[in-house]
Amino acid sequence: MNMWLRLQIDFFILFIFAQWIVKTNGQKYVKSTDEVNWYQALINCKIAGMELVSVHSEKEQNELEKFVEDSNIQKSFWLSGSREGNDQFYWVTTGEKMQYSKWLVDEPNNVTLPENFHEGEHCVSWGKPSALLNPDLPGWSDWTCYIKLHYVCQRPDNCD
Ligand SMILES: [Ca+2]
Repeated sequence: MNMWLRLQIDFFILFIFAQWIVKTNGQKYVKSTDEVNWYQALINCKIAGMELVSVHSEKEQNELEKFVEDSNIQKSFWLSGSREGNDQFYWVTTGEKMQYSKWLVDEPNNVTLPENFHEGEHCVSWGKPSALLNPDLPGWSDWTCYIKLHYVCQRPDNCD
């Protein structure tokens, strides 16, 4: 890609995020309008001066659940959790080992499929389970990092 085009794209992304920040003035959490893979979600939050969301306690989980409800988010979105080589999950935005978690039933299951090139599921998403499994409780799943999902950024000064 040539430099000029790259610059134009960067300015466009910055413009979108500037609009986004102005609109969401002062809130702890901001939901994306676009769907991107997990790596791009990390980058997009950084560009916006924020962090891809992490959850360190039940209190934070409840705050996030309220935000999801208030924002009427119906689809899955990315959290900043990642499975590392020792099969432990970390929050990549803080470097902390995941202590608190709210996995859905049968998650994390690190499924290997042709769709994820048999590489498994190393990134953490938030989702509402299917109505059959558990109609009320939203929770987390590991998922292939390349799937495009919405994402939620949080203000870094609110990271505990
Ligand atoms: Ca999974």
